Amino acid sequence: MPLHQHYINGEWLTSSKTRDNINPSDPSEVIGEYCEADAQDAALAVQAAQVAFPIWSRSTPQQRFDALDFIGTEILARKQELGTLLAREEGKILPEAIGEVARAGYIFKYFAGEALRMAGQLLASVRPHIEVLTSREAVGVVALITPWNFPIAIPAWKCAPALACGNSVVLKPSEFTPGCAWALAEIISRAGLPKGAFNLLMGDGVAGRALVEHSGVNAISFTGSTNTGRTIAQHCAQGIGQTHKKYQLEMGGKNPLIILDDSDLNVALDCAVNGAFFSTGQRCTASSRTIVTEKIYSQFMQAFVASTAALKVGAAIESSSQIGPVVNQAQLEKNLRYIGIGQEESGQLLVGGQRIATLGAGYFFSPAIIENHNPQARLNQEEVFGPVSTLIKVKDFEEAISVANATPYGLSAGICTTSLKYATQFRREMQAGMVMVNAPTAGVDYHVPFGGTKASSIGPREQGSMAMEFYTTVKTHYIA
Ligand code: UN1
Repeated sequence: MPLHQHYINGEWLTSSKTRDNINPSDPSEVIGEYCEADAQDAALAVQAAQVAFPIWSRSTPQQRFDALDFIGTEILARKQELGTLLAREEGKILPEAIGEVARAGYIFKYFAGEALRMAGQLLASVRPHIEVLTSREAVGVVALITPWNFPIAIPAWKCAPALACGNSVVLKPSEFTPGCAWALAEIISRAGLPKGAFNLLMGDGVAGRALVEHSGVNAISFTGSTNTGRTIAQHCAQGIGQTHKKYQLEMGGKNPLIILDDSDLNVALDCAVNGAFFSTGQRCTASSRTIVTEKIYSQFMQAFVASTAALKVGAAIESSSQIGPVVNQAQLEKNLRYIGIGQEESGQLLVGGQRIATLGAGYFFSPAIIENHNPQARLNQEEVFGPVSTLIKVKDFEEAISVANATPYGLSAGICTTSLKYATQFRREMQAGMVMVNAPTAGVDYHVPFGGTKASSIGPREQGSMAMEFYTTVKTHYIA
């Protein structure tokens, strides 16, 4: 089996350490062997990016358009093949995996267009005979640290705007899903970029830390856990005045879905099941708290439990599967630990919450609902990052909003209602970066801003035209 190498300075480079990429549906299946970087490899990648920066940042919008459009076109053409790889390495069921690959392709196409639309402003000065212009310039070397749960879409939504704005990139994907990032790098290697403008550095926290601590990195965009995000922010803040870095962090969520008495029950059920359990609940946008008003509580609970129990868990590439395995043994153990915590704090386990050993050695876990009406319970406060939703009964809309807002997080929030008044009030009062009416909290468009408030996100939004905010700095020009 060929060894998958880092892509640094336009070359494929090996490192002494490697890791097997394992299929979570069948851990005996090794998808491939991938290099793991140390601090020296990271330094090589940063150096290559530094050398490439003056060249790539002066490229024309046409060159950037052509490169990104090429990448997007090839990803779309290979979505079946890359989707299968994604399903095998991450465990997402095949239709979701193919959908994610398509999303990555469209993201590159979208930012190809954005490269042509980079614009500034012309303003009148408050002083006579002076013109004021603003322009946007690339930030420099950007390190992009991405998680395992969207192994191609998140690398795409960081790499595409970074390159569109003229930055040079070091991409460090999760050590659990290097396959999609490696395939993406292989496509990028043929897109006509100058060598060093894009680098792939595979590995775990050792490689990530080396990038965060490297003085040659000008900006870090990170999606992952709140703890790692906090460490990155602290490091960037410590560098102020010396090796200051710009940072953008997408972290956890504890996203609420509110279901009101007046909702269409079929819509509500679809939103709850999709939001909590699709992609095995491994989305920072998953609805992990389902908050239901008391009049329809028992009716909804019964339907929600029945639909959840009926979900077919199985191997990611099996066409009958609706829910794939969780990503690895550690995540499986974390889910089981949280089920235990939920029960210890007097939550009622209504369905699921077990390892499904009958499906073999894969990390299969039955989607779980835990009833606990105390908004301060740990299961209602802490992110599990698995197919686990809590169910909370509330009196009315007002209580629903106050419970929904009662966590440190603020990524996404949903409501199911047929009332325009409540839907509007919900959109105004929710402390969240994304609010959904009669739609699941997860599963977002690729061309509009993505991000949260409170402990979920720091820094400018990702995706859509607003993504340019992070990947550029503004220069103000005075011309007399
Ligand atoms: C989605 O809900 O479609 O890590 C995207 C995550 C998010 C992406 C969610 N950054 O789950």
